[in-house]
Amino acid sequence: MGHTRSVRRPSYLLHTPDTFIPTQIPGASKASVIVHVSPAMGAGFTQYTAEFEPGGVLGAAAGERFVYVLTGTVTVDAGPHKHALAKGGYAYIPQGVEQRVAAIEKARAAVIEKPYRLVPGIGAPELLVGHEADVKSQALMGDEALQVRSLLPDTMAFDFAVNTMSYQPGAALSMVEIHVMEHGLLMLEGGGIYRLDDEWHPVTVGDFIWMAPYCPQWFGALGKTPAKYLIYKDWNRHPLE
Ligand code: UGY
Ligand code: MN
Repeated sequence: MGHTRSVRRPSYLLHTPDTFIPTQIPGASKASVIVHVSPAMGAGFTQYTAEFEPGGVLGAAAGERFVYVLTGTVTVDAGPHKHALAKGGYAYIPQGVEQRVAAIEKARAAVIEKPYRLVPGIGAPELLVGHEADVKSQALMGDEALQVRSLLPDTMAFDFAVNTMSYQPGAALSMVEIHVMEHGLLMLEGGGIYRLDDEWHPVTVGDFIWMAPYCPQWFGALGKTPAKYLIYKDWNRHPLE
């Protein structure tokens, strides 16, 4: 009683499922959200888990929106087509696009929203729908035990990236990273040890981590099955903008 692995620090947040409180946001119906991080914590974006009841729908986005399906099927109605996304399916919906993100049956999705940072002379991205399984994976810094899938194209039109990172048991980042980009991270499979700032935390499937800009970070996978996470980072923009 009175214990949790969740930790709130100025430079990071470890948000574990035992501390999740579902809440409502305007426009959503038969859908609740667990807001993992937002500007209230100091982040430049918001990330939440949407939990849809059958027939549930999200309201309007507060900017550009990225949806990654965790369980069930989520439909994205934006532009000329309606897309049905199963587990691992995802959609990038540009800011200002009229949309309906809904579920016929019970479903859960990771949702990221932020105000889009337009660069003069570079057009904003268009609606993009895909499935993680169709994205070619790449070894990180030549380490075959650590595979990265970049779900969004690496073009200057996009002001953020969302990747999945899969670690074989025992695989680890080759260095402690310190960078200007912030992260929103959701553990999808397995677990391990996350170094955040100068503390080390055991993490497991279902955990969320926010890392502020420059938060020292490192991960090593533990256990007998691979560890995998979904990770957001802002990028491709001038730091003084
Ligand atoms: O892309 C990244 O910055 C990634 N390697 N960071 C991380 O896994 N904590
Ligand atoms: Mn990083």
